[in-house]
Amino acid sequence: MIPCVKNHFHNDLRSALIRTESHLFYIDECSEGLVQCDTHATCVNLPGWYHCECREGYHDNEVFTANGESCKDIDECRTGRSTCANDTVCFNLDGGYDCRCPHGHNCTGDCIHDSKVKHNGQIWVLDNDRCSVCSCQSGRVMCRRMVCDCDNPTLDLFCCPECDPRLTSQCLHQNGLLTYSSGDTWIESCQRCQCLGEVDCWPLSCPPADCDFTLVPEGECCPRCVSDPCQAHAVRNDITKTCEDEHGITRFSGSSWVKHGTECTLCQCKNGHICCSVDPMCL
Ligand SMILES: [Ca+2]
Repeated sequence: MIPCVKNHFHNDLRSALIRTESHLFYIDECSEGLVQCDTHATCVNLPGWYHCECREGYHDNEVFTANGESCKDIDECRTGRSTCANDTVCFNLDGGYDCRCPHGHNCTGDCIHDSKVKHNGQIWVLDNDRCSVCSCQSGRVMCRRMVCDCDNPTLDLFCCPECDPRLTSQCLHQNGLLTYSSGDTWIESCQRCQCLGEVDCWPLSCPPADCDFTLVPEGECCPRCVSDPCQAHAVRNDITKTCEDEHGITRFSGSSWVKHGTECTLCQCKNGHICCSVDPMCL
């Protein structure tokens, strides 16, 4: 039970956010079982919303659906993403592919990776990411993040900062009150932060808002569609939707002017709608 609940927001994605006296608590819709993702997608929890992300082997062709039903199988054979070596034939499967040996051939099970031949059973580290380990298994390349066994003395601490025993691997939260261990992640000011010897933050991604007028509600990170143009923080300006001001002058969407006969009333054209407000700093 969370104490001191003041407000409770619920948005159209059934995502929720609870604000208390001093902290924001985000409900994890994924683990709370509020979300049913398509079988081809996995649930990803983010503050104020969630989305269903396509599983490996599936893609959504940039058609976004909240429950992931747009995730379709990738044809690795046709798109050239397969790793089958020359002696095998690529065979597309739902969510993956297979490298099959044609009848009468003696296939090696070797793989092609980055235009190089990798032998069946070979294990290697990626050139551009030393923390990923790949292997060739019967024509198929499998890559995964290095497993961090902190008891392994030859462990690469760059890839496994959570195993670094030095005190410098501790981070201080932006508010100066909390400490984090290496590898910990948290959300601050609409950014996802991670402790990797130092605090590293990057912006959260938001679901697309497919509408002309959007605003970011207080306490949330992502824009939402609004019907009232004058409430909108952002407008997808359409140059064909002009406004006519008090003098009958045509104004393009996105342009602003001081209302005739006033000193401090600023008007703006938002896709054919005129929104005026008094600038309190001007009075
Ligand atoms: Ca496939």
